[in-house]
Amino acid sequence: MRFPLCLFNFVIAHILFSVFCPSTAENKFVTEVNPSCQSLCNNGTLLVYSRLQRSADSLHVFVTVGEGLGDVAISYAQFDDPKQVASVSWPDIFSANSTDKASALSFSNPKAKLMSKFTFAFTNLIEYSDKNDKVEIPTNPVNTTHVYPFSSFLWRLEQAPEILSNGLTQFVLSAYSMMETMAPEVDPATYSVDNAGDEQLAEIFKKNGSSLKLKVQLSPTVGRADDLPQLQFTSNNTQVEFQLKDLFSSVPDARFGVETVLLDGTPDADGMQREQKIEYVLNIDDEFTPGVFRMSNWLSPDSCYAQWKPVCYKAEKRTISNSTVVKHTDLVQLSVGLTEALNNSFAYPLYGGDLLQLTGARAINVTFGIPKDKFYAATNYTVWTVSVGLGQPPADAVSTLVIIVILCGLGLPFLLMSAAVIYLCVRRCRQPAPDGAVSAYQPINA
Ligand SMILES: *[C@@H]1O[C@H](CO)[C@@H](O)[C@H](O)[C@H]1NC(C)=O
Ligand SMILES: *[C@@H]1O[C@H](CO)[C@@H](O)[C@H](O)[C@H]1NC(C)=O
Ligand SMILES: *[C@@H]1O[C@H](CO)[C@@H](O)[C@H](O)[C@H]1NC(C)=O
Ligand SMILES: *[C@@H]1O[C@H](CO)[C@@H](O)[C@H](O)[C@H]1NC(C)=O
Ligand SMILES: *[C@@H]1O[C@H](CO)[C@@H](O)[C@H](O)[C@H]1NC(C)=O
Ligand SMILES: *[C@@H]1O[C@H](CO)[C@@H](O)[C@H](O)[C@H]1NC(C)=O
Ligand SMILES: *[C@@H]1O[C@H](CO)[C@@H](O)[C@H](O)[C@H]1NC(C)=O
Ligand SMILES: *[C@@H]1O[C@H](CO)[C@@H](O)[C@H](O)[C@H]1NC(C)=O
Ligand SMILES: CC(=O)N[C@H]1CO[C@H](CO)[C@@H](O)[C@@H]1O
Repeated sequence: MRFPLCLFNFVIAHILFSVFCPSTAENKFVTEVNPSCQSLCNNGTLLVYSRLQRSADSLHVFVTVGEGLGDVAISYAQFDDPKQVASVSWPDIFSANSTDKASALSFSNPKAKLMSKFTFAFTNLIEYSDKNDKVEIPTNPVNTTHVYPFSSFLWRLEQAPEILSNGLTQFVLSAYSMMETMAPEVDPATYSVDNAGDEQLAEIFKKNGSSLKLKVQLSPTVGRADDLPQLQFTSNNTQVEFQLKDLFSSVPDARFGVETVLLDGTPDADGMQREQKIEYVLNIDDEFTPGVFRMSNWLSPDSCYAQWKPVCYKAEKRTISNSTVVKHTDLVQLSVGLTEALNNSFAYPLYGGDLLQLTGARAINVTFGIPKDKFYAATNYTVWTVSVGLGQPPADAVSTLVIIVILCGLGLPFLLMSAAVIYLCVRRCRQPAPDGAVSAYQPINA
């Protein structure tokens, strides 16, 4: 009766497995939008709070933007208490009193140990005229460079958080076009900065169908995104696809750039701020991102990171031929303007109102494209994926397939050569010494 016994074993194993290795299905991010905000939050305020309960800790991820929350920020807090839950005091978020605002975020168990926290922010969208076709953002301020704080746009949740079949939690934030809020009598053809009143910053949304979107994805398990550049997920990171579609510019040689900031709140063992750096990791294997052999890791060592491949896509169909280069400027310290902007963001309550302690914080500008690619208007589309997370960034391993290919490439010729050498040796040894020639080795018993 082998079969029933086997079945019995299977059932026992299954029970044991489900007792000792609880199904990952329960281990998903729990996500809420503007938790208990009700009437205070109008359409312009977005706080998406995702919480992951793990066996020994809990992760709290806040994606925030809009009125009271400032620029787009992705903030992490990790506690040693799996049951920890955050709560937001909305009157304090909207308060003009900075003391109140600083205390707007609290947690259910105040005694739990905060293991780490950080904020990654998208602070400014930069539109610039690239007259010399060098891609870089001109350093000396020129009147053809426009800097749009992300907080100046109107935001909505284009796609509410949902858990996809592969366990990913996904939602989409979208900065919306003035068209939707403009009075119907305004003719889009004559729409201009001058008649847009206070909302003039939205001129880039003048074209019908224009959008600036951030698709946010979190995964409770280790995995890989389906879409190029197929960055790796761990439960400790969040992926953001930053998409610029059909944005308007008054100049034909316009490009767009984005300014980002990494705030790390976890001092190292000496209580010092960590020194941030950007490292490049080369890999001979481009299996997941065809044509791209480099990874850029912006590190606050051991504490947190932002990771991306230096590639973005110029069309919705992401192929090698539609890809282009992503470049960034050197890390710089935060300007007064940036500190002020972050004071108005969710980082302020996350750090209890003390951003000045974050002397290690750095910012970069990111640009898209290469010279002679006919600027942003060549396709009027750019999508760039960046992943931010706690601890060490995931590293791409060289896949088994590539190892086999390399082994065949190097090993086969080596084997053939060795075989040839052995064959020649064997043949020579077996050959009788030619007549008259005295062998160097005389038989001992000759
Ligand atoms: C801000 O609020 C705190 C208490 O929440 C109060 O002590 C302080 O006086 C207020 N500051 C201002 C400028 O109103
Ligand atoms: C920018 O400045 C230059 C010279 O300072 C001027 O000629 C040009 O008209 C200005 N452009 C705009 C769009 O204001
Ligand atoms: C914008 O485009 C959509 C279809 O793409 C169309 O239905 C709508 O009328 C257009 N709106 C304006 C203001 O042109
Ligand atoms: C995520 O972070 C936790 C706690 O810091 C760590 O134990 C775990 O190994 C990390 N997971 C990955 C995939 O990096
Ligand atoms: C995107 O790539 C596809 C296939 O490689 C190509 O047919 C298409 O024209 C490309 N689109 C753009 C806008 O370059
Ligand atoms: C940011 O907030 C801190 C604390 O409230 C304050 O000391 C600092 O001056 C602010 N910085 C700017 C640039 O507004
Ligand atoms: C990014 O570029 C803008 C426009 O030139 C500039 O104002 C800003 O300081 C730059 N930011 C960084 C981090 O270099
Ligand atoms: C992109 O938009 C500009 C106007 O803003 C237009 O002139 C250009 O033809 C567009 N490019 C494509 C590929 O549609
Ligand atoms: C979340 C939220 O408040 N959404 C509202 C935004 O505004 C539209 C129209 O004014 C409402 O229909 C939504 O419910």
